[in-house]
Amino acid sequence: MMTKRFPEGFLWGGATAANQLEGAYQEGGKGLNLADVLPGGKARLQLLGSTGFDFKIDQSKYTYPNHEGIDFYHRYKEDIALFAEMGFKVFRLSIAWSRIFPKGDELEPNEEGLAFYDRVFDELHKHGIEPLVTIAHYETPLHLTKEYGGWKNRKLVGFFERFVRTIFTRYKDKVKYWLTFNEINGATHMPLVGLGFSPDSEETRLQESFQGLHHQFVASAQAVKIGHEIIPGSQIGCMLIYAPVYSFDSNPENVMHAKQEADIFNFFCGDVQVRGEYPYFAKRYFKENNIELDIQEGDLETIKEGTVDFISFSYYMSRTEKKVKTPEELGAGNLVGGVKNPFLEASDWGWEIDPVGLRIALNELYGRYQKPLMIVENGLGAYDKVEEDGSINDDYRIDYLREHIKQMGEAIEDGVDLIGYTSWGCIDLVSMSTGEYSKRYGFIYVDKHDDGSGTLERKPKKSFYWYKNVISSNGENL
Ligand code: BGP
Repeated sequence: MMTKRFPEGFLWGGATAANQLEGAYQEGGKGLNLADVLPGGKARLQLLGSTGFDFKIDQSKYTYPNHEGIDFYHRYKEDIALFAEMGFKVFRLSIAWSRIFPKGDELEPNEEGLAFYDRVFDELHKHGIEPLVTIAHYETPLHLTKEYGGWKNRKLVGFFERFVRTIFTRYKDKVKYWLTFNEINGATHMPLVGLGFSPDSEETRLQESFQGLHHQFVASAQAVKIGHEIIPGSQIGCMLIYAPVYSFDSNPENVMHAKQEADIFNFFCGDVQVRGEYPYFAKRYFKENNIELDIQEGDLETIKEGTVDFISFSYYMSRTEKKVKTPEELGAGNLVGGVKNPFLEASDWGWEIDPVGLRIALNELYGRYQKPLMIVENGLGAYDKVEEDGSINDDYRIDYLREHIKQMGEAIEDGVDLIGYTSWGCIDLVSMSTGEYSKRYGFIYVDKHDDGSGTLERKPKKSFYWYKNVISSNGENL
C-alpha cells in the first residue's frame, strides 16, 4: 500500500525501560528499585493497585524476572546492532535512577552507573540511532519508597532535581530527546509503580496520589527548565497513557460520564504539563473527592515556566464508559477500566484492539494542545511460537502494527503533527503488568521463559523484516 504520508525525518524506532530489559539488578553499584521487588506472574497485577504492600522480596514464594530481565546490561551491543539492522532512527530507553543514585538521596552519583549509559549512548550513535530517554519509568529507588514514602514526600522533588542535573550534564552531547515521567496519568490507578508507594487505604488513595502527582508536576517542570539551560536545543516531553473514552451509547448521562472520565484520566496531567496550569475542572473534582493539595509558594510559577516541548504517549486500547454498570459489566473492560466494547476484539490479555482509536487519540491530543506528538509505546503482547525450523511467524503482530500505522497516516493527513513512533518492547522483555516473559511484544525473540529457563539467545521474528521494510520505505510499504 502506498501512503506517502509520513514526513521526512520521521522518527521510527522501538521502546523499552531499564527495569524490564537490563537485568544485572545488583551489578555496577546499582541499588534496588521498585521494580526489583515486584514478583513475576499474575500476582503482580493485583499488587499494582493494592494498598499496604510491604516491598519485601520473598524468593521462597515468587520469582523476580526483572532481576535478570533479558540481560541487556551485558548484551546491549548485540541488541543495538539488531535495532540498527531494522533501520531504527530512534531508540527509547530509560535510565534506572538507582544505577546513578543507588539510594536516591546521596550527594554524589555512582560513576559506574553513569559510565554504563555512556557506553549505551555511544553504541547507539555509532549506528546513527538517536536515544530517547525516559528519566523516570516506574523505577523509584527502593530506599526513597521505604524511607520517605515515595512521591508523597516533597523531598523527592529535590532528590529528582539532583538526578536530572547529573544526567543532563553528563549526557548533554549525547541525548537530545527526553521524557520526564512515564505514563504520569496512570498514577492514581497504579500509585505503586508511578509514585513509588502503596496507598495507606482506599479512602486515602486519591488524596495521596494527587499529592504525589503535584510533586511530580513540579519536578517535571523543573527538569524541563534545567534541561533547556544545560542542553540548548533539547526537546523535553511529557508521557501520558492515552485511551480515548467512548460513551457506551447516546444517552447524554453516559456521554457526560465518558467526558468526565476522559477529562480526569486523559487530560488532567497533560493540561498541567503542556499548558502549565491545573485544568478548570480540577477544583470541583478535588472538592467532591476530598482532595486537599499542599501547594507551596512558587510551585504554580514553576509549573507555568516548565511546560513541555512535545507530548508523547502510549496507546494500547480505548475505553468504553457507562455511568451505571451492571455487576456483569463491572471489570469486563480494559486495564484502564470501562465496559466491554461490542465492536472490538481483545488480545490474549484482554486488551481491546482499536486502531481507529489511535487516530482519535492523535486528533484529540493535537486538537487540544497543538504541540508535536510522538507515540512512544504501542504494540501487541502475544504468545509466540518457535517453529521447528526456528522461524517465528508473528503475522498477528504485523497485522496489529500495520492497522495502527495506517491510522497514524490518516491522522497526519488530518493535519496532526506527528514526529515519531517507537513501538513497545521492540525486543521481547519482562511485562510490566504481569511480570511475564511469555507476553511478548518484540520484533526480536528472546529465548527466556516464565519458569526462568532459556538461553537468552536473540532471534529476528517475521515482523523484524516487515518493520525494516516499513522504516526503509518511510511508512509506505505496510
Ligand atoms: C506501559 C508501560 C510499559 C509496558 C507497557 C506494556 O504501561 O509503560 O512499561 O510494559 O505498558 O504493558 P505490559 O508489559 O504490562 O504488557
